[in-house]
Amino acid sequence: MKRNTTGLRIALGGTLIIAAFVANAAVETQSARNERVEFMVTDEPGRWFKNTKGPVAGTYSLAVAKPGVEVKFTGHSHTVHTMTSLLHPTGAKGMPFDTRATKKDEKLVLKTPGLYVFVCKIHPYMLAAVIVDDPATKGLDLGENISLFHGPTVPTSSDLATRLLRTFFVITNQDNWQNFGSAAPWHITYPDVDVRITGGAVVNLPQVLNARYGNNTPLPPLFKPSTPGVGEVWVNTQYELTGKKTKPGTATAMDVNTWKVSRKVALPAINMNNPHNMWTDRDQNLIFTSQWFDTRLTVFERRTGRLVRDIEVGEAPGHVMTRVDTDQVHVTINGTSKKHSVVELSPLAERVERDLNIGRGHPHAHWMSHDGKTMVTPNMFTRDSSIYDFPTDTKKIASAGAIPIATGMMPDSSKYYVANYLDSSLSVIETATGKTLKTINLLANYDPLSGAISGPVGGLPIQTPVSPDGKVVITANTLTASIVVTDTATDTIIKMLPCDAGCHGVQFGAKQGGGYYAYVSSKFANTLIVVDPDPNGDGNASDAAVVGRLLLNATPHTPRDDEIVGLAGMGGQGVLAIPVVYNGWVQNLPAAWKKRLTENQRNPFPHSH
Ligand SMILES: [Cu+2]
Repeated sequence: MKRNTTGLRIALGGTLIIAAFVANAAVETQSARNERVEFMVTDEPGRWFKNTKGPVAGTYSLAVAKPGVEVKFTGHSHTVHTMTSLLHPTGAKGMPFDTRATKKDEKLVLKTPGLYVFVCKIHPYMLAAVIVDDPATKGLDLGENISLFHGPTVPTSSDLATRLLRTFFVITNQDNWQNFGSAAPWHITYPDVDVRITGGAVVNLPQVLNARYGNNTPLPPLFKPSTPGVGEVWVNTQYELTGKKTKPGTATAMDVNTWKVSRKVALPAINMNNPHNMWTDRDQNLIFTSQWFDTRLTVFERRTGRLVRDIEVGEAPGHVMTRVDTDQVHVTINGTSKKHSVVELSPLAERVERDLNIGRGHPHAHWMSHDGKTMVTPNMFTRDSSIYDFPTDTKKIASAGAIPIATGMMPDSSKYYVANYLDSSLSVIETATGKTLKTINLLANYDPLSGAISGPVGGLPIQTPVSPDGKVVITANTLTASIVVTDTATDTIIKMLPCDAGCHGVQFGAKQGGGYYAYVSSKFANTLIVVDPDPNGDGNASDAAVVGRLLLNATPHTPRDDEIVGLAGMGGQGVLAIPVVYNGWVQNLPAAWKKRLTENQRNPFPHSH
């Protein structure tokens, strides 16, 4: 256990302080003249809610104002968003605030002093913070206690409160991201201000955050796995900026035989906007990618990066997967409130065939069963999950937790896992009945007041696939920058591994000679982490380990369709390993791919047929 918690501390650690005195002046100027705060809603990495008055200590998403301030959100994004109270001062008037998914402007008035953090429920890393400060008191008022959306109330002095505050500053300032392309330690800049917290205590914000979480931490070393993988892995480096586009995002391919970045696909011809998640066709020739801040599914050739087509599917398309029996393509329409919220496309995504009624809106990362008969979705706004049965075109609704965001399914479809982002839990659901078998609390070993960690911990979980052999679930956790390994036999957490800032995407690929690698991406770091869930191949994942950490930046020789001009390798979200080796898909691979797999990899879960 001790080793595990060290891993987490390393991942969470960090230093800083650059623009501190500048920040102080900026904060005071803002609060002096500010009766109104305007956040532009944008598609710009880290600056999704962009204060029109400019940055404070590098963050574009913070404002300081007096009680009675009007806060306006003005729509400039290519898709819909919500403005929802993630945190508010406990008991504050008119809180919690929430809106529908919209491209239009929204506004509200904040009366009670304290810290307000707003989030988009569709893209839950879009953050804006307003500190409403009573000028009569010393220090900027964070309030006595804060309440989380659908969550607990904690003192502003608590570890949970300051950890969330720290996460806000990491996310909303691009310079606070982990740049593994540089030898410099990881600096986190905070505004150098005094804040008033629980019990009226006035403390210096950077001093508290640095004392609790460190700063100026050396980044862990990059290294290659000693055993190659099979094929290649694609990562949506969703924030990477290129020269011929106004919108961010590339798809990055890595050859897992050499562990070198082998291609960057930016698609300037269509101004590809925030490519989020990918899948491929049966022959592994095409890459389908969703544009999460837009309305399109894009198809390009895997080997050349050449654009094949760009199809309108709906607002904020989330994830894409194929059905193994038909090779049809399914895309969740994350932005829609309509019950017909999954689009079914013909094989190769040539055209939209129908909209499936899953009984709920706002699904995000769905999963398809090994036999093509079942699809499960996490429905972000309704704390539940739909189980869609293709043979009958009917659905069941299973309950889940707050902001369910991703799913992973057993290779025989017997049960599936839902990552509940805001609850920091996994719901284990029986697929046939929709019954909750267990709820795994990822924060059970964490004390939100003191911050003490007594075992594996995962906060704000995202992707959570089950390994192709059905042995483990690997969950990426964005708040704690940790990877949690769950044993599917007992549905208990058996291990925690360190991840990087904004830990997000996970997919399994084949390891050469047998076994699997889990490839893990991080939004606010330019790395791909390689996890071996069972290095000694004894069927027991207690020795699961990080066996590689690789840079996602292009080299001067990397084939590409546009020049990288900023945020190199950043924004890791969707991951796709080629060939797809999950049960059901692996059996359909072309012979040339099958030849490169072991007998067990070609038949990963023998009891399922
Ligand atoms: Cu959004």
